[in-house]
Amino acid sequence: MDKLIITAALTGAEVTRDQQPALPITPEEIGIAAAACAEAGASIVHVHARWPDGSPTQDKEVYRQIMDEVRQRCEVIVQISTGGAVGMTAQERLAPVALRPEMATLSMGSVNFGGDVFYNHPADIDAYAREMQLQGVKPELEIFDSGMLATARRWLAKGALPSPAHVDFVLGVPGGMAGTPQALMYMLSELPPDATWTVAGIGAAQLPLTTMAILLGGHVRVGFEDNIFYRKGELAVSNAQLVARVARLAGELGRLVATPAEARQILHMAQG
Ligand code: KMH
Ligand code: ZN
Repeated sequence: MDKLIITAALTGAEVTRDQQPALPITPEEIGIAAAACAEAGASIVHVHARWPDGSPTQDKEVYRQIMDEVRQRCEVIVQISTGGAVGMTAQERLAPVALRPEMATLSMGSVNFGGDVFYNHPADIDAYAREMQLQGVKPELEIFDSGMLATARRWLAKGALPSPAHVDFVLGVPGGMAGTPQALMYMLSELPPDATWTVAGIGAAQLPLTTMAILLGGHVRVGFEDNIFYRKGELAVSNAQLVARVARLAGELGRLVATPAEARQILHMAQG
């Protein structure tokens, strides 16, 4: 098995400081949280930008500051969000890709998202894929439901996405695929054979799906974007605490944790 890539989804677009007091919001806070997660075993940070009042933004300058703050502290791969927040326009969400981050997310379809709709028109998926290819950005395909994996396969087959793909199964969003072992096993049965995969279990689904991914040769995403608790009724104290638990579990289960350089190799991103 490849070494385990741990992604820390530090902030997201929806969680508030009221819900999770340790949520990193400013670029400096995100840089500090990224370094702590890197120290704990993360090789990728998935980042969302916020204005100082905590509201979500896809402003390029804020993303530029986040990338600087992370890079001056550690070597992790910075993966920016093109999902942004529900209600943002497709153009707005795509803006920070122009900064040429190493990675960016690319959602493969529309899905109900709690009480909202996370809208991803096929023409927008095309435009995002083209722009990422143009800017040399590695896409992580965000799969919230099974139809999105079928879409990813179609896009790969027509050459609109680079192969081998890297996909993230985001399981347990209210409106998307359930965060259950059965859902993950079904997704894996439909995965292109050369693809790499990671799983982001939402809320209580995080720990069981993380454990499955460690055992099945996948990779793992944890962090406040997806889950703010350490266990039922107990808030996590930091993103790094959640990363450290995955690294500890991996150690117990005999899976080594990848460095950022090793993650670049595993994801076919390394130069030369
Ligand atoms: N905030 C969600 C609506 C991504 O980062 O690419 C979308 C999201 C996905 O978080
Ligand atoms: Zn996100």
